[in-house]
Amino acid sequence: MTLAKVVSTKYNKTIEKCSNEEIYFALLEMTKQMAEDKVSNEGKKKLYYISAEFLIGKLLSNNLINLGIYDSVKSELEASGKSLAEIEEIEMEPSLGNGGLGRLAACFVDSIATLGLNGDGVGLNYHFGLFKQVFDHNLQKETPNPWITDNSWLTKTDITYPVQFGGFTVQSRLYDIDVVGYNNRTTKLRLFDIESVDENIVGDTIDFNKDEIEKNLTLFLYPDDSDDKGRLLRVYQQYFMVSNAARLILDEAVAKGSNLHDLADYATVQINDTHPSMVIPELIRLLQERGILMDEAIEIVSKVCAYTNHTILAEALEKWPIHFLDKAVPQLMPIIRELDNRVRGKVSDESTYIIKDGLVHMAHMDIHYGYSVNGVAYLHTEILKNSELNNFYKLYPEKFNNKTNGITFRRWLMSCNPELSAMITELIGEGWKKDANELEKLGNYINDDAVLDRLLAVKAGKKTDLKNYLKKTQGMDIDENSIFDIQVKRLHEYKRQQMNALYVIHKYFEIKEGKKPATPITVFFGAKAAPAYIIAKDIIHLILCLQQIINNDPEVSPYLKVFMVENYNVTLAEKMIPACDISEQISLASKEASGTGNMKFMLNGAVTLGTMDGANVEIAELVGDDNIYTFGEDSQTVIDRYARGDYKSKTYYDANENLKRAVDFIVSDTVKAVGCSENLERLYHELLNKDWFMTFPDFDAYVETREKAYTAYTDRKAWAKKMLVNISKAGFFSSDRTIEQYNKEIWKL
Ligand code: 26Q
Repeated sequence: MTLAKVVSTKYNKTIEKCSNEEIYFALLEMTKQMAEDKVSNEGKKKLYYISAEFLIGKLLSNNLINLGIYDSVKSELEASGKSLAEIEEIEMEPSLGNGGLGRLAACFVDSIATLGLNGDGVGLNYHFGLFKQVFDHNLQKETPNPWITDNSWLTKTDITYPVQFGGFTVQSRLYDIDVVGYNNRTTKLRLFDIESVDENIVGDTIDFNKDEIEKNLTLFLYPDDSDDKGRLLRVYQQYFMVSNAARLILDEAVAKGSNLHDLADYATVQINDTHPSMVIPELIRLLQERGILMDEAIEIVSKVCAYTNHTILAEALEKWPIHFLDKAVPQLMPIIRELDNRVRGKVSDESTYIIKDGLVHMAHMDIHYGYSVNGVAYLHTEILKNSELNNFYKLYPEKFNNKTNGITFRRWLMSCNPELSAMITELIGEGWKKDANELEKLGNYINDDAVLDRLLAVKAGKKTDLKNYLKKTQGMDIDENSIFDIQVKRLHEYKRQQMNALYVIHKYFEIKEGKKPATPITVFFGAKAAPAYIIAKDIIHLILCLQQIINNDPEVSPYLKVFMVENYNVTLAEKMIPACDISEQISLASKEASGTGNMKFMLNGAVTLGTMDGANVEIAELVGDDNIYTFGEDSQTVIDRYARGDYKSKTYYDANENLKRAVDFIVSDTVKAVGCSENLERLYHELLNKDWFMTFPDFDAYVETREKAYTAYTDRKAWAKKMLVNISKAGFFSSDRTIEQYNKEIWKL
């Protein structure tokens, strides 16, 4: 099938005569058809990867690559004077996730399809993705983020189920998105929706009536915080998701010949964080409905469900008030009570009970009644075993295992950086596209000057691309010859964007004093803050104020500029990551479960500046000390300090001139002239009196290490070697490797 043919049948004209929009819809139709024609993965046992989020991003380019027609379509378009890049701009991004967890799920379905495993992703078809971020007077505002157009990647199916809530029932409808594996087969993303959703209750803001569940059930993806009403609505969403998933699982198993007693031979469920945890009592309920007794139903489900933990932040571990569940899903509470009673009957450690102080601890239910518990990076799993979930580890050591996260190289190298991909293929052949470990062969070129020069040229090209894109879309004036130092990820205090901002202030003062950097520096931020996360929004406010002050200061701006991109999302990530020189991964050690941005940057030849946290630890191990810049206190020191509870940020502030100067600047007249006193004062006091994520103790080491990296950058040849080592060692972080491990050690498909 050529595009010209599709276009001529669809519009009765040539590609030249078509608008970009017409071409986009023709490509959509063509790739959807090609995906449908592929064989879908099958087998007796099937994986259901249930997740409240699948942050898939735009699909066109990725699907073209995985179908093996990216190059031919691109040339066909070019021959007709059209640009694939411009056509990609037409596609709306499905932002069906908050951040890492949702993006991980998207990488996983890509790898499941590519490896030919029998597994689907199951989730919700939110009509609006995560809110769109707009900046107004240096403050974040949130607006609705629709993505579904008349023609989209969704295919309506005839599968529907009645889902009962306390007091009313809704009728679901399943939509599928075909997930195309790389040169292989397809699998499906199965997104449930209801037909009564009313998009008209959404106006210009993301505030809407949260009471009418029938109208708003799948309207929004919730940001990772909320008021009580938002939290209750999340319970409805979660139950809707898992009740549909559970029925789909049972129906498909029965259709393949299961008698349900042998369900574990037909199905395995991966619970992505605790958001789908109600699948456990729901499966038990449905098995009972189909005539299986409680004892056996529990036994069956315990052989089917496995749980992944993505966080050690206590506030993010879901605990639902009993009265929420009594109201929304009264049919589940008796089962959850029974599960809890059984734990109480056999376990003496009260800290592991499911129901405590009127709260249902979802993770506890997963661990007692799942057959596997995994963390998402080596360090994270160790912390789960030895501290956070130690009481559970003592009960079930055999359930605990690690699966270090990974990313799909199709999207995060081949699609977003075709120039680097082409160079790699020229050097080591095509093999790396199927077996990422082959990237190691790049190590043979470590002393090849021509290769190193070319690597620098590819990077320079991507920096120019980003400069042009941000000029066109966000009006930014960027110096492409500066160092691109990038921190893009959700805004959270533990990720410590505020520490990066303090560095920026410190550098501003140094330049004012005449200490000019050898190479100009551009510091990029990109981050959405949860709408109700006040301090996170204050940090964004500070950064936007710094951007205004510094970029307009003729003394400073030739050497230092700051840009906070608006509405950071997958699409922007795909443009920023290939252009990055220094990747900021500076979370407080022990707090970032893994991180996956760190892997994307490394794969694209950025050098990491980071703490020994999450997967940074494994990156450091792989690339060696010369090819990463690590700093800061280690996780044990941090954990011990929390345990002692004796951290006083003021002590560090009083003892450190540079730090004091930077912190004081937040509430200076200069910043207040462009910002809001209230926000700035609040942030200042938060840091001075609390600094819960301990930026002050790491500040000096951070400054010193960052300077070291900037100095090293000036030796271009030596820097290019670091880049090459990073790329060559990135193979381990392919999500194909991760998924192979899940399959071998957990799912056993
Ligand atoms: C919880 C309750 C109510 C509303 C929302 C939520 C909620 C939503 C999203 C809680 C957490 C999330 C997302 C968590 C997340 O993205 N975690 C990240 O997962 C990545 C993949 O494993 C890791 O790499 C990151 O380290 C981890 O922060």
